[in-house]
Amino acid sequence: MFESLQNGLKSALKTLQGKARLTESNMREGLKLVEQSLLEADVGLDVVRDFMGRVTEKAVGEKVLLALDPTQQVVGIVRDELITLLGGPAEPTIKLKAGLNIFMLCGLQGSGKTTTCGKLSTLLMKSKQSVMLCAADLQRPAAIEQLHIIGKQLGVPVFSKPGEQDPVKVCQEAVEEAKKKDVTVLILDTAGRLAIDEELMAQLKRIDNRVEPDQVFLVVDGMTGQDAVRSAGAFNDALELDGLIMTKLDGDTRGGALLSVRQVTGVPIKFIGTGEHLDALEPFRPEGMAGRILGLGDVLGLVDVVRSAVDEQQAKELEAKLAAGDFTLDDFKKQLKSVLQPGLMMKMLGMLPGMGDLTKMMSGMDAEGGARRLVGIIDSMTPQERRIPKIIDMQRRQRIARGAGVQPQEVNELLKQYNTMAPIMKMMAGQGAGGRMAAIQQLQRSGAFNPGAQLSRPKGDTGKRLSSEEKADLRKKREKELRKKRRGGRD
Ligand SMILES: Nc1nc2c(ncn2[C@@H]2O[C@H](COP(=O)(O)OP(=O)(O)O)[C@@H](O)[C@H]2O)c(=O)[nH]1
Ligand SMILES: [Mg+2]
Repeated sequence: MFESLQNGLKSALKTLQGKARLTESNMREGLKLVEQSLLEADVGLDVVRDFMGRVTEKAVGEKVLLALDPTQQVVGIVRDELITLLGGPAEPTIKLKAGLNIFMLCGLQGSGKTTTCGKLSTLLMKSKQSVMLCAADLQRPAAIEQLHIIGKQLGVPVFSKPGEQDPVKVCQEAVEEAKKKDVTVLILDTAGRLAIDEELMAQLKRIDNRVEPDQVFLVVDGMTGQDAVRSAGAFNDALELDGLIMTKLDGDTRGGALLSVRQVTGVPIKFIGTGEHLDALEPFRPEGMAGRILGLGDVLGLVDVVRSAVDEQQAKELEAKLAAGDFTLDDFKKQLKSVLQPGLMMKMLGMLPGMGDLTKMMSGMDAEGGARRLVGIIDSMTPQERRIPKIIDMQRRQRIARGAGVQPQEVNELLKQYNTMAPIMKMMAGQGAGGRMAAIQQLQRSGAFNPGAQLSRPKGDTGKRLSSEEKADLRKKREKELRKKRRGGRD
């Protein structure tokens, strides 16, 4: 997710790392690169200006320059400001009232409304809600059919009224039906247009006024960048939006829309869509996202994902082992195996602190295959090596690599991942949400999440495992620029 933004910010912050001493001028130089990365990611100009103003004011303050670890402090400032930009440290809660709750999804055509109806149903059913969908997009006959297919797939009832011309009537009847069936959440799938037009807005306003939904969500396509931000503004002027759902943040999305939309419209982001599958919807947590963007990881998000993937019995066993201070490579392997589901691995890796390199290494192959490869590496280890990975020296590494048919470098990457995971897993064991947060903060303070420490790429790595050569070229170019800049800056 947002790979080029991540790389840009990491390189920017890395320039600070190399300095023996932070001065106002070399700090400004590093911050200039932060600004450049944001602009390249298509974050709105005003938003960038504001953001940089706040970061600079804090970062060039005397306290930071005198601090023992000024780079860490600057990373912390950028992180805090990113969190603010994304909506503050709030938890993504949607309050459900007793009885029927009505959600209305609106947005331009193709933004992902119908798909998101299915994704929301999946999430809601996981928390034991009784869900019903309402086909209120009467613009295209195929839209009703599409919703029925999704409903069937998930086992969710879909209300539709063939032949009816007025979406308000369809919604009203759906409400009656939902009440009869003790449904707790009814989701209205409304029509979209290719662009904002008055007729569409009038129709949506009519539904809003007459059906009185409890939550009105706007679904926006994150790939459309600043257009998404503009359309969010227009929709929010017409309807009072309760939240945004930004879709298509998987793939090559640059991230500008996500970083701009909250500040420009004031509407909170509630969920993000990260794939076409009906389970690819995540509650949006600004802190986790800021961590992911900066390569600091999103440990809370990771815990959620693991929880939803691993069965309860297994999770309990794992917690018990962790509480006893054991987390061996065998446990790691078990965990890898339990998350051998399409797409899940990549998602998890993206949430691990400092795991950018491993994610890239795996992005050339299918993620499942990648996880199998890691399992294969662990399989080539002796029981002793799995229990005490510290004993794996160069010789052992080469033997393991030969056994698993991989490069020794991959064994290293695996161990690095394990070494990052193990202390986190140990600290997480048996903690409530609050305790987890405290544990993460402690790890952060201890420098375990220091992105600079994880930045160095192995020498002689040609990057041939990258999915596309362009990525490698881009990185080389950026590094070259950075070197040039550094040479120039060191007078
Ligand atoms: N990659 C990706 N595709 C998505 C996502 N959400 C929706 N889509 C795709 O976007 C297209 C339009 O979605 P649809 O739900 O029909 O949009 P609607 O016109 O707003 O109802 C479909 O091909 C979906 O599979 C997402 O989060 N990621
Ligand atoms: Mg639709």
